[in-house]
Amino acid sequence: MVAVVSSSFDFSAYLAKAKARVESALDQSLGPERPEQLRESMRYSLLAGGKRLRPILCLAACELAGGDPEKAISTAVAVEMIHTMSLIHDDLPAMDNDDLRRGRPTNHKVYGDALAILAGDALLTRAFEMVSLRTQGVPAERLLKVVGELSLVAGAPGLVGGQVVDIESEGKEVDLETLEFIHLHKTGALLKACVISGALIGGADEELLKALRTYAKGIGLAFQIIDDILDVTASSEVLGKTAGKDLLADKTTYPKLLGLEESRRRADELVSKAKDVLKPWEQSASPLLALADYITNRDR
Ligand code: GRG
Repeated sequence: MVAVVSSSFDFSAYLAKAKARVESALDQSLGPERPEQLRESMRYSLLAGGKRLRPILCLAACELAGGDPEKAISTAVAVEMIHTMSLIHDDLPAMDNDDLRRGRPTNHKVYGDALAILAGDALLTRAFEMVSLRTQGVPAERLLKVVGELSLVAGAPGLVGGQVVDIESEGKEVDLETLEFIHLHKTGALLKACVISGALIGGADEELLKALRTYAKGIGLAFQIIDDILDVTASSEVLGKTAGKDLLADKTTYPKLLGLEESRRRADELVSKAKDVLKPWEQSASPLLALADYITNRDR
């Protein structure tokens, strides 16, 4: 990892280095899966690119807590596995029914629905193996907390619950409160779990964990607001997924409820408040502060 000195922090270099480390760990994470078709299907989606924001948040939070980010690398892989499985399942005909993801045909378009579902299942369970059996040099009690954190986020209290409300809300009038519920569960919960898991591995105390929960909630919601904005303003080529999908599926989004300008203002405000809570750790929080800005400045 790049040395963290707030005034001279080179975020592009940090991001490139962290992303390369994550890509290499992801590449090595799958091994003995059999049969070959299952392994291929899992690798197809896991190694399809993507911003790798979630594993990078995990590594950065570990570092902020004073830990060696290498000790969080298996957990960083695990959160990307959970994210990837959620994308595979989200793209299925029974859900969002999409045929483009990360710039290539969706998993079920290549391998069929059954294998796509099973590859997703295998990635989800593999994620827990990564944390519990493939992490070295981290006290078991910290890992148990990480497993707990990830179990909650992957289940009904997190992604699954958010996805159900999202599906049920299609074509209906949705108020801001319900929209926020969907976003906080479908998207925000995993971003938060990435930050908290990394911090737990790094040995964060309660004060830092509390601040990081607030930080992550803010960036999580901002991330999805920007996702909604990009769905309207960016092209499929740039996004690597079908643009304009929300309108097509008659989904309520922030731009639909508040307009583009107010949506952007809210995202900026959320990020600014998220950064504020890390002020006491400013000297060593450069990566997390820069990642918060990256969320609102991104173009894909
Ligand atoms: C986890 C058990 C379990 C089930 C999943 C399908 C489902 C239940 C939930 C859907 C979750 C989902 C797809 C939320 C959208 C999150 C989102 C904004 C994804 C895009 O993230 P980026 O932009 O994508 O970080 P890349 O490709 O860069 O990784």
